Amino acid sequence: AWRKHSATEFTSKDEFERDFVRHIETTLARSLYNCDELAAYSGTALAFRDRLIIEWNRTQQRQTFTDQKRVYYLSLEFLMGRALDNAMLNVGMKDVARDGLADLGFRIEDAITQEHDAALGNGGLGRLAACFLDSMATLNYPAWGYGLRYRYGIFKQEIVNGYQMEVPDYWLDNNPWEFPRHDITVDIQFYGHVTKYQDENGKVCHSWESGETVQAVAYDVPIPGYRTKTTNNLRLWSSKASSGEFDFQKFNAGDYESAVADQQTAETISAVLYPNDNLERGKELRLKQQYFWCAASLYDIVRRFKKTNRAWSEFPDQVAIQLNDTHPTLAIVELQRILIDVEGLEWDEAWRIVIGTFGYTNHTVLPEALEKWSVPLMQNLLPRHLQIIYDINLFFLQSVEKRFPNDRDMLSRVSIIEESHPKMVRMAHIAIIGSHKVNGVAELHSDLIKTTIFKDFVQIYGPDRFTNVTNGITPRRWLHQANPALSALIAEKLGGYEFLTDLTLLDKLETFVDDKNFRREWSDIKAKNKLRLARLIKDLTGYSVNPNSLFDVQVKRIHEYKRQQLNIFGVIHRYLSIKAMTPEQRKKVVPRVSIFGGKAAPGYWMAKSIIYLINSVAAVVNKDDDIGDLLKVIFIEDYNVSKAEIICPASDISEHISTAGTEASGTSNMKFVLNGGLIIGTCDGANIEITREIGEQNIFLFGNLAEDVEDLRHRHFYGGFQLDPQLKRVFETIKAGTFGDPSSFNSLISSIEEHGDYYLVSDDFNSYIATHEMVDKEFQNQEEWLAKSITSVARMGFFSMDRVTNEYADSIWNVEPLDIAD
Ligand code: 26Q
Repeated sequence: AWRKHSATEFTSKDEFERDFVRHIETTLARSLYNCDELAAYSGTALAFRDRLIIEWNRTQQRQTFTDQKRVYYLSLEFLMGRALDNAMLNVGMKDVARDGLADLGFRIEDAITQEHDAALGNGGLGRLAACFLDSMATLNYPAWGYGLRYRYGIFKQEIVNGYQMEVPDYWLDNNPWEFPRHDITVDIQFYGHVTKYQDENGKVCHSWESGETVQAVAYDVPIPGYRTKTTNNLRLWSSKASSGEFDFQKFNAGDYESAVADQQTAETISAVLYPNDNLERGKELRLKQQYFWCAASLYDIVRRFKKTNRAWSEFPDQVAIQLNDTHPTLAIVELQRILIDVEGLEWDEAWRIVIGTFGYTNHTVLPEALEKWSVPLMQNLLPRHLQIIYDINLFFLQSVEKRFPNDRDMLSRVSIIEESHPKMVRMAHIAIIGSHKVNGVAELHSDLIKTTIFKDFVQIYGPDRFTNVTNGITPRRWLHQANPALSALIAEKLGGYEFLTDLTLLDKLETFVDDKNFRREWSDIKAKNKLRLARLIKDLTGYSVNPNSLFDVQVKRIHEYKRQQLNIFGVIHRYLSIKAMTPEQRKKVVPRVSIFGGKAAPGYWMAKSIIYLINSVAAVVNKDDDIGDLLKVIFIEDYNVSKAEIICPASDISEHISTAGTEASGTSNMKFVLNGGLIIGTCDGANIEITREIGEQNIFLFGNLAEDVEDLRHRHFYGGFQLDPQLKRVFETIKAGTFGDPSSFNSLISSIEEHGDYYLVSDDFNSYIATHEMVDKEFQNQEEWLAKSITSVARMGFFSMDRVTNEYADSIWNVEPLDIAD
């Protein structure tokens, strides 16, 4: 009923089939008789794309016409995954497409899985940006995403002899979801020098004579909301030599090689996504990417604002720009530059506009992840911006000096410039000083930034500039799309799918917890999802796993702070325990499959050796006839969004076991619980709020608390260090060569035994093992387990991305959704 006469609707499967065939025969120039699954995907995608384009154009017209404040979400990462299934579900015509495809001899699932993931992100931060887009469109916010159109997204991971290998992810061929806008281009300047001059009124002005120009070309991606006409825009910039194909003067002068080289230099900017997650490893190219994207986006935003002929002072009433971490911080400096150098505003007026416009989201407290750029590098690449940064800093430090006279330490701590060799620009400081709101992504995390890394800024600005918005996930992709059977069961009980746009409605499920039939259906769905994952595991690894085992999953980027090493050491402990059992004892063991997945940054050796250890343990355990089904170890290669959609619905228990105080939020914890999995976790990030919502009897928490971490690290350092005896036994087994050449694992073990165990693996080992024993025990009581599973899902409403989007809109952006009349 929601879109009776909407342009997106296929009135019948015949109409879908007609469009499908037309695209096969004309757009793709193929015959229906020689149409494979890839063509079936393309035909379906093009048929749906036609419909999206119409609503997309109308949405843009509507937003221009109503002329309300818009949100711009700036993120270097958008981890979108596949688009077709999402588009069909949002438009509400998946069943029509399924029937139509069946008529033509195709299974819709086969078509859907042909699509290459859009993997323009590393992990949580990039996926959060994608969930934002889905939610902003669904709630009818006038919102744009701005990002980079990487030619290569996050690398594909292959496991070769147990080691991670990186393979380039070329994903752009035949991508029907992007529209090149060759008419929307911006020339972006780099290098060069700044000259001062006086204008006719004697005012001192700056002009930046740049040394290199690169062209930014817009590529637009439609973002359909769920069951709404709103189809928002994600604009991705691609880099290109500014003189077109290449420099014809050089070419005509016979300098062909250098003409081509210039072109390649320009195209390099948007060539590849940096594969570091929570680690700052910036090279000049990364800074170039950041400025290229910020400058192009701001030019676009300012151009759109200027069309409305408003006074500059109204800019913050029309524009909200959200910075996804510090990666887009140069946008602050660029807007100030445009306002003072190009538009001729006075500094103070310009700076008020800047602060009114920007909000900054922090995603980490890890010191190694805080972005810094060397002053000489910045001086060379962006000379005018560095001057402006110094001026921002000067005015800021003067104001701090007034409020905290004679506190030199305070000044040096909060200065944008770190007085090191070379000097460094602290990007988070610019982001805080240039924004009206700074937010963390879970309560603990937001408290931690206020009391540790940004403590001084709370003193300076007061507590109001800092706030918390706990992360969420879109239930459209992470429940309805990933787990259609569970979504349908819930809809049947609740009398419709309204919960997908108001997730708090899930609470009505609690009334069915004791319903025998309902429990049976709930558990059958989990069993089917486990079977689906077992098939994927068989395909990818060749290992057969027993789907009746307890599926224990840890999938996320590999990082020492996330502690996959704790997990695999726990698996080794379990292996040794089973080996030591009598046949009688073994009968009581709960069979378990330990499933891992995740990528390591290519230069992160410790993370890579964790992957190697997991695979080495798998190779021994999985072929040990003594063990059989009691324990299997699986590493799923190339973990990505589309694999997550299969993995999340299939877990019995998932692991979110970071050292307390290190994981800002985590979002996969929410995905697993929303799909009826229980979790084992530390008191970290959003785990704490998940516990508050679902009840502590429904989660397995263990380990030291964030408040005790500093003390423990201090004790490791001074009071000596006592290795947990059970962990010691695990280390001895590794050192004995049980899992191959032990020298491969030296650094992993010595970081704990000898180098202070920074992530407290040993301190938490005992309670980790004990908690897993509780998991086994409780899993044997399936009825209780099911009650926990259902109750938890019923209480997950808080973690909808829609709640998150509305909180940002109210407390940071001050924007209203658009009224969509029929
Ligand atoms: C920085 C400089 C140079 C190169 C790369 C980077 C870089 C890239 C990606 C730094 C950090 C990231 C990604 C961080 C990230 O994913 N953080 C996660 O964000 C999630 C969403 O808020 C949280 O749930 C996670 O807790 C947090 O780790």
